[in-house]
Amino acid sequence: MNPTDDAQFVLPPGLWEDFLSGGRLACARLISLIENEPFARTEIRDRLLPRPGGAVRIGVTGPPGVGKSTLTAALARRALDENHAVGIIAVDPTSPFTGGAFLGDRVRMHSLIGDPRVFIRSMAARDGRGGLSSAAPDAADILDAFGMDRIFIETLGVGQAELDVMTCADVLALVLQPGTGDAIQTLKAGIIETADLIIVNKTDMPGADDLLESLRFLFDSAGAAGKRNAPLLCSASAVEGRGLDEVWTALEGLIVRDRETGRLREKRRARLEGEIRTAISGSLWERYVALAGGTADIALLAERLSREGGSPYPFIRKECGRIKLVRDGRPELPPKKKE
Ligand SMILES: Nc1nc2c(ncn2[C@@H]2O[C@H](COP(=O)(O)OP(=O)(O)OP(=O)(O)O)[C@@H](O)[C@H]2O)c(=O)[nH]1
Ligand SMILES: [Mg+2]
Repeated sequence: MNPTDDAQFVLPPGLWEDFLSGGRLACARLISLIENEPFARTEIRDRLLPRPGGAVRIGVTGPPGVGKSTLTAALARRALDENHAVGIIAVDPTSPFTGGAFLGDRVRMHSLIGDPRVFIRSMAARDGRGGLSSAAPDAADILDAFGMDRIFIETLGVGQAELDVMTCADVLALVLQPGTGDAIQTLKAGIIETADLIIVNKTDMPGADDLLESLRFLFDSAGAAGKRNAPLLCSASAVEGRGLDEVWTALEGLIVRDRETGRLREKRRARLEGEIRTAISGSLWERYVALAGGTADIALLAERLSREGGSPYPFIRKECGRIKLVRDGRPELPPKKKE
């Protein structure tokens, strides 16, 4: 099922009106629909997108256990103090935000959970790669339309997740902690190219200064090698509440800078372009499969090529050549010629 298919999804009566009048249950329900009903997505996004979204999406990524949730909670509290309405999307089934496996500061988190200016949503990382649930960017749009203007998106910083959160976030913060040995490893994975801000958390633990020094050295070398501007570097202890002002100021500074330079708009434009491309290629692929009668030929070809070697491109060219668009915009596949 492709979201661009013509099948209509009808929202339950009254749900949209409840959402528009600030109903939290309606908001939660819309997010669940986006997660669980493939056809709900286009219907909800059609309704959402005419509303100008003013929210800034702050991606918070990093290795397991570095304090992403604790830091996010602390920054959310800080955002509330500055009169922002805050959305939090935690993409991780074991996140403390679920209230189940509660690892963070209970008191702080509970006070956040009860606050009507905060909307917290946990989502399972369904792609199985530890990346971002594909519903997370849509959930951010829903929270944006719901009136949240700072939306934190927490995800594990492994592999695909960084790329996912990068395309979904306006500002990306990478959290590291001293003493685990994987901090510099993480940077090697290319995040230095993508993070706007690196936060060394747990400065109350030994090794923080060494890590900060290694990072400065790394950024200086990258700068000398003519790579992209180095990310900003901050340090904090989320549990002790130290360094949070510095982190908050850095984040807000990045938002102002990116608004002024047009970078924020460019990121959003790129995000939309990616979405349009993905939707069109998904839709064409599904129609191709339907018209070609399944993917059996592709599976057979792959099987043969993996055994005997060879290029798949003659087949690809032939199949692409068979697809033509007819007047109503639907692709048509002429019958296969006898070989
Ligand atoms: N010493 C110290 N511990 C911290 C700090 N921040 C978080 N922690 C602790 O680190 C542990 C993990 O914190 P989380 O906030 O759950 O970390 P996370 O990165 O969200 O973890 P995952 O989502 O499971 O990857 C908890 O026991 C926190 O209390 C800090 O600044 N200093
Ligand atoms: Mg977490």
